[in-house]
Amino acid sequence: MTDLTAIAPLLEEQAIELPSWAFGNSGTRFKVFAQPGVPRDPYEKIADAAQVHRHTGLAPTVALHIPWDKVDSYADLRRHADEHGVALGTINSNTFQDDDYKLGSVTHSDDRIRQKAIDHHYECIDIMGETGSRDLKIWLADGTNYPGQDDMRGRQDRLADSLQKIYDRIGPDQRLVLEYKFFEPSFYHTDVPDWGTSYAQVAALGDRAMVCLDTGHHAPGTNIEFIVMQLLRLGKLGSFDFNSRFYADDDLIVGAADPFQLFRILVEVVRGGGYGTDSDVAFMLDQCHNIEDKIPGQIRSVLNVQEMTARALLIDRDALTAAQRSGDVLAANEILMDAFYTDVRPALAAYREAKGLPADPMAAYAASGYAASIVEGRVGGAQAGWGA
Ligand code: PSV
Ligand code: MN
Repeated sequence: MTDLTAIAPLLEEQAIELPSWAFGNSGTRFKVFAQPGVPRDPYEKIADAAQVHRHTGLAPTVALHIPWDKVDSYADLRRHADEHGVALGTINSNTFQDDDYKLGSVTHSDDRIRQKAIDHHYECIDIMGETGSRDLKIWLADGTNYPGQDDMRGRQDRLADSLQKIYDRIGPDQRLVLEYKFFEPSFYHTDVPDWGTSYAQVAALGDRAMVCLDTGHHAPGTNIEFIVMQLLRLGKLGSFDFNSRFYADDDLIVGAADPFQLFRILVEVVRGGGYGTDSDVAFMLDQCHNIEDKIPGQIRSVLNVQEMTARALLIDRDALTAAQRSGDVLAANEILMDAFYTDVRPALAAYREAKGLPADPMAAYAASGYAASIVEGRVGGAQAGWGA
């Protein structure tokens, strides 16, 4: 069995935030398959998220999406989370589901609509004060479908102005994190399509504005770990939205489509000082479980991140540096691959058990009876879903 003694203290530092929306029904534009027992409100989403933390010890916080997770009292929701052993995390704004935003939100040429989008972010910042959240995460659906549809330069200027107004509102201990996405729902151009645009925009704002890297938001073949390296080098990697893609923004379980890519990303995270309690980089999942059960889907995801983190931490850094410096291409590659091919699962099971956690969180959840209890208990009411 692999010896994890040297990296165990670092494994202790792992924390992965769960998205509240992963627990609601989701699907494609073709069909949403409803699942029995799915939460009907943010309280039930948090109860489900707490199950993931209970069985893994890896997921102490839950991100909210506004307005999907609007409640009468955020203080009460915070208390509820606390009672369930978790805390509220990142607040995600949503400017993509209101008719007014058809042609854009914070980039809109109509001042009324642009102000409405800014005001929505002010509301999110107020909520952050009540939930105790550090990060405001902004993803924009803004863009155009046709060449000539709008003036791209003007939109970029309005984006900068809107972000400045939002940034000026966040507290001294809070951050604005700007997520990029290369396409969808706009298909000709997206106003924040890539890390460079996000970086240019947040760099103009100040120290507390950072880039969010969603692993699903790149063209096929993109070397994402290079982007991770560069953003860490520039001190601007704020957070990850982890998921997997085969073709588009598939939002599949992280590490499912390409475990090696997840490993390579985590190698650069560790190399660049983006891992652990000394780092401010937030690890978050952004996933939708369309056909698989949601709670085990999230458990599988955080375990995948933990396994790849362990492998990345196991790399013999001194040997790697020596091989790189001496120009030994094959030796350097072999050192990396040795770590990747190390099966850390038995050792992680023992590590968990030593901490009083289940050796096999998937099995422990399945045996817990929680799934049956929510199917039985959550009868009536409207199930939460992507957009509801
Ligand atoms: C957009 O595709 C995105 O990745 C953003 O993070 C949104 O907030 C999230 O998905 C909604 O599911
Ligand atoms: Mn995302």
